[in-house]
This record gives sequence, structure tokens and C-alpha cells, in this order.
Amino acid sequence: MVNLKTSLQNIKGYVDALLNKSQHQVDHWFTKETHKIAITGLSRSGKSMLFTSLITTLKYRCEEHYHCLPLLKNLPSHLVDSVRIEDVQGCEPFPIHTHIQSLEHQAWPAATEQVYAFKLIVKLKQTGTIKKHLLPYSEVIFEFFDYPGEWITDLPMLNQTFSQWSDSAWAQQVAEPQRYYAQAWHEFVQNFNFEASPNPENRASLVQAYRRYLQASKLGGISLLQPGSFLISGSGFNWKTHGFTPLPTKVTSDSTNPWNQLFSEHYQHFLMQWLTPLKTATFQASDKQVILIDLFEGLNHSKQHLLQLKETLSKLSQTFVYGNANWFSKHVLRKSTIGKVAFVATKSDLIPDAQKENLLALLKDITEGARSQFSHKEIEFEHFLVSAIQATDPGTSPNSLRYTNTDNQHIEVQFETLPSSVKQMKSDENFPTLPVKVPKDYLPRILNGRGMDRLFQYLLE
Ligand SMILES: Nc1nc2c(ncn2[C@@H]2O[C@H](COP(=O)(O)OP(=O)(O)O)[C@@H](O)[C@H]2O)c(=O)[nH]1
Ligand SMILES: [Mg+2]
Repeated sequence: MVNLKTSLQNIKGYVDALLNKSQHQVDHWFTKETHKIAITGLSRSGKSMLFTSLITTLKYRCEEHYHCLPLLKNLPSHLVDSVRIEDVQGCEPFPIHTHIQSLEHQAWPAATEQVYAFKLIVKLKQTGTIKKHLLPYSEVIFEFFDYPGEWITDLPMLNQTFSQWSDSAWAQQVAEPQRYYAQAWHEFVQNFNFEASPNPENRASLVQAYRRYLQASKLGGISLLQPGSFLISGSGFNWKTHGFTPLPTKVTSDSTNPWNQLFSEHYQHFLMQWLTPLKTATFQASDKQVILIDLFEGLNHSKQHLLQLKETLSKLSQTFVYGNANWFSKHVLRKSTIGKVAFVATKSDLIPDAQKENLLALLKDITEGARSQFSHKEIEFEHFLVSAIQATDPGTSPNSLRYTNTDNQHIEVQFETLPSSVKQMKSDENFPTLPVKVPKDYLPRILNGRGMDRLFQYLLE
């Protein structure tokens, strides 16, 4: 019988000798590999917090040998030499230190108002043969982009004319739950004189009224807000000079109406000057897609909010998966490699373990429409839950949690059974989201985040 231990030692000796020859040769052996990962999601879905956690967790695991991510098999700690963060050329660096400082002050990271990027470079140890089988590279590079979620919801506008967009936006506003937040805007439009020629004053008042509707809907948990770019000060588009709004169909159906003409022009300007360059620069080709979904906002408000989220995800599915349509179909689909998309429900620490099965089932239900858009393509879908930080603690019963609220009270709450599908939720039912304050001991709680190993494993597969 072959002595496995001896033969492994022999191979190791041989490899070590080779490795000692010159660094150059070693580099030749292990080619670099860049993983382009798109972690996307709507506004407030937990992207910035997840990136903060991702960087922190990997750094602690690899440099401080903290035993987090126990289930991460593809990247054993002893094979990792170092983890470093580098800037991506032409992009603002991800403000990890600012975010950590916020957490240090028990505040959540500030909302993202522009695009940030970073490369996470995991340098592997240059010895050992086993490594070669696991990861045949000396460095594994991950590139991540963080941007306001409001931008992603604008991308489908690229495929619409002004009147198409206007009509669909109008139809959405007269349906619940948007209708409720659109009352003041609709009243404003009703009293607006569309016969009068546009001038800077009446144009500004109309755009401002529409923007107030967008702001109110955002606070009300509505996910499809177009143009979301009007809400983000870091957007390179001046809505004050080139703003537009959806118009009642009686106006958009009249091609001679001066408002229709003006807003069609502004809409084109928005697409050409802002959205097209944004798409090219920010939403690049990626090997893998992770789509973060916050189910708690919908559960907190109403069944109609969840239905609206489901519809939004379905509408955005093409945008999510085809960061760059040509690239994706050329390199992934035609090569008959299976494309991979993970739908990940965030902030899973906001419910007790006993309810996680239902949350996962609800996640699968919410992504149903988005997935069906790809039924004719070979794409593998995964669903799982993560918490970037474990901000709550188990309570005294399986269906309870303990946490510190924004008034600094440490309390225990009991949970109702969550619906496992939107259908199961009653129209008059809602599940308030816990107002959790960032805990003082945020660092161990980040390192103890749930589902992060599953996420890393997915990225490394
Ligand atoms: N309890 C808990 N709350 C989270 C977690 N991640 C995000 N949040 C909450 O969700 C909000 C939005 O997260 P953020 O990362 O800024 O979302 P983004 O807009 O997608 O970047 C935060 O301000 C937190 O209140 C998490 O893992 N656990
Ligand atoms: Mg953000």
C-alpha cells in the first residue's frame, strides 16, 4: 500500500524546492485571478453595512486569526498570508474608516450618495501543495462597488421613451400603496395649468412637487422611485435645470404640448448625460451576482408593500443580472457556463432563529417574478439569509429576542409567526421592525454575523 503521508511529503519537498528558486517562477505558476462581484440591492437593503462587515471579517479572520466564518471551506485560514484593500482606479475609495467610526459612536453607516469602490486582495501563502488544488492563484482579487440603490432603479428608464416612462410611472402612482403617498402630488397636478408655456418658475414648482412625492414615498418604504437620482445629491445630474416629471396622459398624448416637448428633451438629456455614462462606469460586467433584499421594510408596512417589492424586483431583474448584457451573454451564457445569482435577505438578526425558515420561504416567494424572467436561460439561483452584524440576542423563549432600542432600553420582544409567502400575509397585518441601536460591542457582533461564511463560499465557488 502506498504510504500517503510519505508521498505527500515528497511532493511537498519538491514543491518547496521549486518555490525557493525564485519568486518570479512562483508567480508564473499561480496566475492572478480577479473575481468581479456585483453585490447590488435597492436603497437601504444593507449594502454598505455588508461591505463594512465583509472587510472587517476577512481582516480579522486572516490577520488576527479570529475563528470567524467556521463554515468557509474554500479559504482555510492557514493558507492566507494577508488581506489588503486597494483602491480601484478612477473611483473614490470605500469609506470603511468613516463607517467604522460611525459604528464606534453607535450609529449606522451614513447613506451612500455616490459611487465607492475597493479591491480586496487575499494573498495566499506560497508554500504547500494542497493549496494548489484549492485555489491555484497566489492572489485572489475581489472587486466591489458600492453605490446608492436609487441609481439602480433608474436604469430601466434607458429602454423607455419619455411618454412610455411617464405613462407607466403615472399608472404606478394611482395604485396602492403609492397612491397614498401621491395625494399631494396629484392635487398639485390637477391645479396645474399645462396650457401655460413653461418658464423657470412654473417648471421648478412642478419638479419640486414631484420630488416631494418621491421623498414621501421613500420614507413610506416604496422601492420603485423614478428617477431616484433626483434624491441623491451626489448624482451628476442637475434636476433643478433639467428636471422632469411624469405628466397626465392627456398631456403626454399631445405631441404639440409644450410641457410634453420640454420634458421629453430633459428626459433625453437625463439618459444621455447621466444614466448612460453611469451605467458604463458603475454597473460593469461581473462573474457573480448577489442581490440583497430587505424584507423587513415591507413586513413593517403592509402586504401591499411586499407585493410592490416583488414587482420592483421583477422589473429590475434584467438590470440586476445583465450588469452588461453583451458581456454576460457572450462570456457566461454562450460558453454554456451556468450563470449564478444569489438572492440574499439581509438583517436576519432582526428575527429569532425559529422564524428564519419562514423568512427564507418568503424570500423565495418574493424573487419568483424576477427568476421567471430567466426561465429560458441557464442560471442557477441560490437563496439565503445574512446578518452583517448580530445586533440582537436570543430571548428567553424560541420566539423572542433581546436588544437595545434607540432609547437605550434593553428589552425583550415576543414574535408572531412570520408569513412564508406574500399570499399568507393578511391585508391588515404588519410586523414592526425592531428599532435596534448599534451595540457598543459592535466588533465581536460583526465577526459573529450570520450567513457570511455562506456568502464567501458562494463568492469563491
Ligand atoms: N440589525 C441589522 N440592521 C442592519 C444590518 N445591515 C443593515 N442594517 C440596517 O439597515 C440600514 C441600511 O443599511 P445600509 O448598509 O446603509 O444599506 P444600503 O443603502 O443598501 O447601503 C442600516 O442603517 C441599518 O439600520 C444588519 O446586519 N443587522
Ligand atoms: Mg449604502
